[in-house]
Amino acid sequence: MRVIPPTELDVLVVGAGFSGLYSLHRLRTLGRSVHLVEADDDLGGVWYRNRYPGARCDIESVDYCYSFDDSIVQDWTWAERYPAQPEILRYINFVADRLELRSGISFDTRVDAMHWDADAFVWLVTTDRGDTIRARHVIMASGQLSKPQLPDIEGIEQFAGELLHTGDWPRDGVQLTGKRVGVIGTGSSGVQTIPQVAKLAAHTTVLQRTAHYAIPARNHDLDPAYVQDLKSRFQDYREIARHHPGGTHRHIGTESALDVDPGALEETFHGHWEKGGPDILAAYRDFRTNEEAAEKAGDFVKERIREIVKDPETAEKLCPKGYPFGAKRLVLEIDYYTTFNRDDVSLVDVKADPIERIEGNDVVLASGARHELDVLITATGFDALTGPLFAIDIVGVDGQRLPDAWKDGPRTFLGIGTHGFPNLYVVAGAGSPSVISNVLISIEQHVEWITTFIDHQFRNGIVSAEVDDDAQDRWTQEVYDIAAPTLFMKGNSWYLGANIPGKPRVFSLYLGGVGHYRDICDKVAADDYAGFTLTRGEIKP
Ligand code: NA7
Repeated sequence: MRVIPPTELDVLVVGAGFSGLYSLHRLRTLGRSVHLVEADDDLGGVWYRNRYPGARCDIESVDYCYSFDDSIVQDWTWAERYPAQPEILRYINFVADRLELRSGISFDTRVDAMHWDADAFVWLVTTDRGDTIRARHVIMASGQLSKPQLPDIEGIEQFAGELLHTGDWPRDGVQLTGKRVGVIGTGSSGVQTIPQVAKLAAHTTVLQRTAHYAIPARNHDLDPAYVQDLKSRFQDYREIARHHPGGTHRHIGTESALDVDPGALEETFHGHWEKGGPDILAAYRDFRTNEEAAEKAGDFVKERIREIVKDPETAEKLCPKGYPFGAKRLVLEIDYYTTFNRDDVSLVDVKADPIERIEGNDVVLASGARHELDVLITATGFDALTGPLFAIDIVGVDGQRLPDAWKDGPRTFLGIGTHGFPNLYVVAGAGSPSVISNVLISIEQHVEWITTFIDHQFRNGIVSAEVDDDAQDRWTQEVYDIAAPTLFMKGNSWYLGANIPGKPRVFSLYLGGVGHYRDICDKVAADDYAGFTLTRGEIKP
């Protein structure tokens, strides 16, 4: 039975993924009245919904986990280097059970609207279940990649077969065996699912618009001795990551790829290729900023593709073109390129011959070519970062709506708050390192900072905290300035909002480094939360 949310709260948390669950736990331990609402019928956020075959994290399991409770660290044992979705979901449930979090969560409850009441200093929150909640503070833990985006293709909603999105996979699974399956989208989700789909389907048609760079994950079962050793020194291990630019343990090269002789370069690339994982991105200091340097790695990957894929024409189509290596998120693959050596898999270049419409069971291309399908999987990504927030009618000071305040792109201070929207905090969203880092490190840092701030306010008679306009201007500019010289600007990816028609093209994640960002946040707190206007007052009933 649904837990009915209280009508009055110190803090409402939206979303039961990693961010929301830790927020709930932290605020409980701080003694605040707190409740969490979740639109889905169970825990896990994106890891509840991304159940497509092959769904897997591209950060190593021993890093993609909480560190705040050492008993959880000791009592949970990861099985694989890169955890698959079921293992992550089991972990999230393990943590929620251990901390008895379910009693504080209303499932099947979607927040429709949040309006700031400037007289009472509360958010008036309404849900699709008819709940009305007055919350002094709201923490948005609604995810970065939680609003799936269907491609804008004529007739897609009327597809006569089964239409699926990887980010909203049916809870009970899907029967793919013996079916003619099409996949649109070859980013991380597409690359993960295509090899698994191909094992089941009678025929798999991959409709590729842009080839992404993918390098081997080299996933494997973890050696128990390795896991045990890591557990014995986990907090020290984690502390290094907390101060690392990416929130990882990745070695960051100091040389330019342009200064290294070809033999040494080749050896380094081969080393990364054999080891697997995304560390190649930091092999040289200029991979993020110099196209000629990045192209050295790009050329290496293309050579490997041509080696693996037997049909030269297919291999050429799979070689990324038109953007530098690293400009889009680097994809980790398991059996992806070899899948195209199967007779029952075909690759269609829909950049050369675009999808014109869907008609009945057919995907119809501009040339008139038709691909008849029983199942159409869209692995077409998400309305990232802002999408989940804009889905809620968030109205701040003087009736201002969040999409209007952010019409030219997200404007935040530290990514945490926005001018005109007091007492509203976003965990690991735009303006912070978020998903450009090991997001679990970033989530823990944000949750700890935000909940400490909220607690500070209650202890000091502060009824509202609003970001100052000028602090927001400076921070937003800094975020954009750091991103401007990077190759991310050339990626045409969801990082830039390029996948959503009409979305402002801005790179809104903070690239200044996780450790540096943490120091900035800590300094803001030490300076009595400089950059926020804190209002003291009597709390009206
Ligand atoms: P991504 O990385 O946004 O990839 C989406 C893919 O879908 C990409 O290949 C797109 O091609 C393709 N796409 C989108 N719309 C269309 C249409 N209309 N026609 C053909 N192809 C299309 O999403 P993912 O789910 O793979 O990954 C998102 C993040 O989740 C990932 O970075 C990890 O952090 C986890 P395009 O490149 O736009 O030409």
